[in-house]
Amino acid sequence: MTPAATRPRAPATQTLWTFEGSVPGPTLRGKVGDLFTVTLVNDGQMDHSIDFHASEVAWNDEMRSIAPGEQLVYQFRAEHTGIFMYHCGTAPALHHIGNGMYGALVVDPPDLAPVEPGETIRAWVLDAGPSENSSFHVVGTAFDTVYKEGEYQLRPGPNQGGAQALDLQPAQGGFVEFTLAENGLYPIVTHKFANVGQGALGLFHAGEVDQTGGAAH
Ligand SMILES: [Cu+2]
Repeated sequence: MTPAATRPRAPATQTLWTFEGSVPGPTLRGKVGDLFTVTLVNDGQMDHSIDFHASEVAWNDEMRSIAPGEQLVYQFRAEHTGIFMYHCGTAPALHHIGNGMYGALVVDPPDLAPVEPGETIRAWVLDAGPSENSSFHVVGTAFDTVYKEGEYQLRPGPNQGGAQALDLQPAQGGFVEFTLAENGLYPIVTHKFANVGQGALGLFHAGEVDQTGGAAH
């Protein structure tokens, strides 16, 4: 191995546009048949809007852009199970989503068994884009259940295999289920490792973890 000099990146700051001050915005949750009523208040300095993928409404009505100081009420009934993106759809949407105006709404399937702590873990995953796809992977385990875009792709059974990644294009979502075999750290990544290199990395902690040692992947 030969070290080589590179030019460091200049530090940068970015003013984010948010739903309720966080990026991503709040995660909303419900079940099929629930009525969601969301009041969008534009406290910003330019037009914004909101588009719930879980809703079936006219684009020119609920999803219309509102000016600073205006507000609108967006009401819809959740008709389908899944994890659905919501985002600002004001043009250029790339800028509004890229600056932070996106989030997830989870509609749980009616037949899901409750998850016991320490046993099966269910992770809902949404690719909020705006332009990147994702290969969701948890280092150190395999998925025995994969649910994507409205249907099961894999369920546990005597003749079933395992899955290693949930592939999602922008605005697609689903969930995976898995177990963690022993105490330790299990990185959460998209297996597009260019994204990991840019900081897209999380960790599941299972049980007591000795963090004095190093690990690599
Ligand atoms: Cu916006």
